[in-house]
Amino acid sequence: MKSNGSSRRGFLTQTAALAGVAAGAGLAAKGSPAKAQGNVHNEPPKRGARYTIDHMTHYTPLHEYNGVITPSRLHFMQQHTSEFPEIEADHHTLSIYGLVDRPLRFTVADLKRLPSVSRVHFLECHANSSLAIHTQGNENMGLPVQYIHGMTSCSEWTGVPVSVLLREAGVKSNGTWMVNEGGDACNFSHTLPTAKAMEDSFVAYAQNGDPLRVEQGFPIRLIVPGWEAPFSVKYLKNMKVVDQPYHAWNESMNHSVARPDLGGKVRWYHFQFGPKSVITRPSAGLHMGSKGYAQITGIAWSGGGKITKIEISADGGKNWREGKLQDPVHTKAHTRFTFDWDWNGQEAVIQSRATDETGEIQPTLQDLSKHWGITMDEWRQKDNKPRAIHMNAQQPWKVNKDGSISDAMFA
Ligand SMILES: Nc1nc2c(c(=O)[nH]1)N[C@H]1C(S)=C(S)[C@@H](COP(=O)(O)O)O[C@H]1N2
Ligand SMILES: [Mo]
Repeated sequence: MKSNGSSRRGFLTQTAALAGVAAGAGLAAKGSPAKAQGNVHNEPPKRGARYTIDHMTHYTPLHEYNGVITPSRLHFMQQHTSEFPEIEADHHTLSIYGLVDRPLRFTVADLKRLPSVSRVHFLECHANSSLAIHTQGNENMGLPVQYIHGMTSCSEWTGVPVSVLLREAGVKSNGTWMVNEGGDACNFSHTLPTAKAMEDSFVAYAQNGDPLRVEQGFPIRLIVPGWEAPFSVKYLKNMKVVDQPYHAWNESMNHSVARPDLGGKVRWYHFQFGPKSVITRPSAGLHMGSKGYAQITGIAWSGGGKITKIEISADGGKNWREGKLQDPVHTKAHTRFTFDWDWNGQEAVIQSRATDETGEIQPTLQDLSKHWGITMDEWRQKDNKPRAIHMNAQQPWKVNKDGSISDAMFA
């Protein structure tokens, strides 16, 4: 708002820039210059998919929608079974037991009668943004934004605060942790501190006004705002109040960052996401078209609360200017940012850096690596790679002279 309002007026009075825009020379999908970013053919955007031995993933095409709410059909999905459970809402129940005064069981209809909240929050897989790093040094580099960062989405969720349910059940004084379990074939389970459950977690039954989609946990799921998405157990069936954290499969197998044999530190449990942002347009795989005015846009989010500032660099992180945050800014939610850019037709490296209300600033990969005790060469090696998860590094995109755009994380 402050820093680039006046320069924008400058861009828009440049006849050349306007002519470029009028000619439809905006961001085009690679190989099809006629397909400007406005999606002139009105083709529905699609998610990418990837299936491995132990999970299925669908990636949100972050570059193909606007605003902050991910259209429900484009929400990312990660599921640790080979098919989705078919749950009849009429027969599904949620049980609360363990260290409570009154064990309780709720039908979905019971839950819908209770006091509800509707809140806009992001979900993000703890493995998001790691694929490009994991494939660095291998053949399949050059991924577009969707495959690098598309394991995050943002929705308006509606449901019952866990505090309402736990107050009904009466948590005993030693009931400091919970184990939450889903009703899918793997009984996906995750530990949660009772304090976080009481603070702002809720049992959701609606997503963007509609009932939850099956992929998102129909008929009910837990939403744990700002924390890694595995805490947000889908098809929620059991909440057991306990007196210590548990090591469910996903928590113990999947949750270490560095490898001790590489001399790095190991981060085992991590909960809240730090500030993060990514430029979604222009981004890898898209094409600039001709030089001139080209708005930079993207999303910023943090588990620490609201995003308070976005900065953009067009020279690989040397100089920064403030971008605009789109109102309203929700807490622990995707926040849309824009920045007026006049591309001079030369090579440029564009990246964004977010600051959240705790004052934390999004790090570079170099900052994170130093913190974790990993060298850039170790990321680059082909075998014996460190595990990169819980990544919130700045994402540099390289705009080439010919208008093509590529990933510059390791450039
Ligand atoms: N029951 C159940 N809950 C689950 C999972 C699962 O496989 N089963 N996957 C977890 C993981 S690893 C992630 S990243 C998120 C993904 O949520 P989404 O599929 O709604 O995007 O759900 C979490 N909750
Ligand atoms: Mo995940």
